Amino acid sequence: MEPAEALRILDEELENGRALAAAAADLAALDRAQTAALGRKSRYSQVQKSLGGLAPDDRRSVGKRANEVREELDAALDARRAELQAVAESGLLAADRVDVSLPGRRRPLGSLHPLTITEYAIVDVFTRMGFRVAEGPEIETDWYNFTALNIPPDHPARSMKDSLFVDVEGHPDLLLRTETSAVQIHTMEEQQPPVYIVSPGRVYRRETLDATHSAVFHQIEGLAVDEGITFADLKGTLEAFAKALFGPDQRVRFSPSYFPFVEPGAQVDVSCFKCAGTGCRTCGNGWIEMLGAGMVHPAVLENVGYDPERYTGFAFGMGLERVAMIRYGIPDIRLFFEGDVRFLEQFVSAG
Ligand code: FA5
Repeated sequence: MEPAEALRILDEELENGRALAAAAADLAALDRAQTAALGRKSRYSQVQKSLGGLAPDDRRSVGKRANEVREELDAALDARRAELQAVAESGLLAADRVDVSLPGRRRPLGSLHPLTITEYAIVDVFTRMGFRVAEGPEIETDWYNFTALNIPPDHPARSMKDSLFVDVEGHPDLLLRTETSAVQIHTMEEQQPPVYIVSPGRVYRRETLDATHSAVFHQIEGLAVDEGITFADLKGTLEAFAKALFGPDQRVRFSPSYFPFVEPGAQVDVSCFKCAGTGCRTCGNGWIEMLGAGMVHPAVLENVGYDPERYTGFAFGMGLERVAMIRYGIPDIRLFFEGDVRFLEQFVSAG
C-alpha cells in the first residue's frame, strides 16, 4: 500500500468511524460501530498491517497518523458510550419510577372465624372477672370424662350411642371428650382452691346433624371453687356475663336440670335475640337454651381430693355455636363448618 493511500484511508476511516459512533442508537449498535471502525477486518487494521512493508520514514509518519486516528476514534466512541449509558440509566429509572400518589392495591384480608370471635369475646368477659383460661386434651380417659365427674357406669351418657371411642390397642378406655367438663378434673387435680377457670375447646358426640346439633362442636366450661361459694354467685356471674355479651337488656332464666356432676343443676336460657322474649319462630316461647350449670357435686370435689366440707363451687358449660348463633342471628349451625366465604366474610369487621 502506498503511504499516500494509507493516509487517505486513515482520514476516511476517521470520518466514517465518527459518523458510525454518532449514529449508534444504543450500546449494542455502538459495539458494532467500534468493530467496524477498529476491528480486525476494518480498513484501519489493513493500514496497520501494511506498515511493515513501508520505508522507515513513511512507516513513522503513517504510523503516527494511525495512532492519532485511533486516539480520536477511541475518544469519539467513549464519549458516545457515556451518552448512551446515561440514556439507558435514565430509562431504567423512569421505568422504576413509583408514583406514590397513586391509590394502593388492597389485598383481600382474611378474618377470624365467627366462632373464634365469639370465643375471644366470652373469654374476655370472664378473664375480666378474674377467671383464667385452662385447657385439656381432646382424647380423654374414662376417669376424666365420666368417673371423676360422678357419671356412674350405667349412665346413658356412657353408652356407645352418645360417645365416640378411640381404637387404641391396650387402651380400652380412651374416647373423644364429650364435654369440656373433663377439664374441671384436670385443673382440680393440678391445683388447690381457689379455682377460677374457663376452658374453651372442641367436643365430640355421636349425634345426628340438624340446624342446632353438630357431632363436633365447641363448649366453654367455667369452674369456680372457693370457700363460701353459693348458687347466688353462679346466678350473678352468668347474669353479668349475658349482659356483657348480649347487652344490658338481656334477661337470663334458670330452670332445674340434671347433670351428674352438679347438685343442684340448672339449665340457663337467655331471652330470644329476635323477639326479646315475646315468642317467635326462632325460639318458640321467647327463650333460647344456652348452657348447663350448677353447684359442683360434693362427690366430684372428693374425687379430686378437695374437702367438700370446706369448699363449694359452681360450674357451667355453654355451647359456643349456640352463643354465636344468638349473638349474630345465625339460623343454622352447619354454616359454621362449611367454609363458605360468602358467610365468613360477613364477620371481617365483627368483634
Ligand atoms: C353439658 O355438656 C354439660 N357438661 C354442661 C355443664 C357443665 C352442666 C357444668 C353443669 C355444669 P349439655 O350436653 O346440655 O351439657 O351441653 C351444654 C351446651 O352445649 C348446650 O346447652 C348447648 O348449647 C351445647 N350443645 C349440646 N349438644 C350440642 C350439639 N350436638 N351441637 C351443638 N351444641 C350442642
